[in-house]
Amino acid sequence: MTPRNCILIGAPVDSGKRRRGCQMGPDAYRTAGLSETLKELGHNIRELGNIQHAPLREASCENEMVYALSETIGWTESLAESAAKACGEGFPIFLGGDHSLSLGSVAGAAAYAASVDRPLFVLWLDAHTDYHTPLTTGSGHLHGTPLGYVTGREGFEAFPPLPAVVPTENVCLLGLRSVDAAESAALQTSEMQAHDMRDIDENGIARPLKAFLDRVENANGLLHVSLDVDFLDPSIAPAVGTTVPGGATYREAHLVMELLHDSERVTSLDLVELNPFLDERGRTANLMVELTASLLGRRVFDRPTRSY
Ligand code: Z70
Ligand code: MN
Ligand code: MN
Ligand code: MN
Repeated sequence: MTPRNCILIGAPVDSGKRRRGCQMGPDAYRTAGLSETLKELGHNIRELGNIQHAPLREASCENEMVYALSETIGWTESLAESAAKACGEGFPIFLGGDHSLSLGSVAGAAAYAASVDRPLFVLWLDAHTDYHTPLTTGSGHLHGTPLGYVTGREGFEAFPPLPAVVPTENVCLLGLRSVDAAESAALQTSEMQAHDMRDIDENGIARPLKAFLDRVENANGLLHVSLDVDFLDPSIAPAVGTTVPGGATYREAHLVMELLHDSERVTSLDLVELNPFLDERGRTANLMVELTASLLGRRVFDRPTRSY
């Protein structure tokens, strides 16, 4: 296995929704031994500690419901900068933090991809589509908006201008089971490949993923993976603010990670929405670390590579 230069970036973002606790995420991953686990697999690890949001400035939005706008804008600025830089130096892993961190991490990955003239693809592993804009969100929670931002939807005027838009046809969502009406309507007119749990139950999780990975391969693309804890079933991953029943099983989740590893295409990763305050003896943090290990090459035994 080719060793990767992993860059661990703590991003204690907690502004994307009202319930607090994701700010403890980076320390929970450290406590669960993320760095040691990846080292044992043979990777090089650089720890950047926790980053901070950029200095806050006044910002406003016509939707009065929007929560913590200035703070999320500050995070978007600092994360986009860190992501663009780290993508040029190795394999960034963002230790979240809630999912609003991905406004910045994906924007930065897109900026880097544009700078090397390659297309960026995004795999969104989540119960939710996170395709709102500040104008369509009913909850006002900006963790529900990162895919809206990075695909260039309107309504993000208060945010840093996007350095490069991610085309909707380059986005694949897996694990959906909670989609708001406004998101569903917007999804219909986009080219995103959205796979809900019914689709996964009928067809399996490997089929849509392999089809997407083939497209990334054919385009010689970079691939950003955004793993929301609520992609997983709450029975195996309770440490999340909004538990949605019917999520990915332990086996499905590991299979996704193993296929991603075998593709050799993943160039950046977000671990988001872990709320350690809600965990049971660290089991969710431990599972997220195990899944990251699978994505970075841990396997049961070495099998001959086989094509399907
Ligand atoms: C809903 C909203 C959300 C979690 C994403 C949910 C958003 N669509 N919640 N991830 N945990 O509030 O906009
Ligand atoms: Mn999410
Ligand atoms: Mn979610
Ligand atoms: Mn929410």
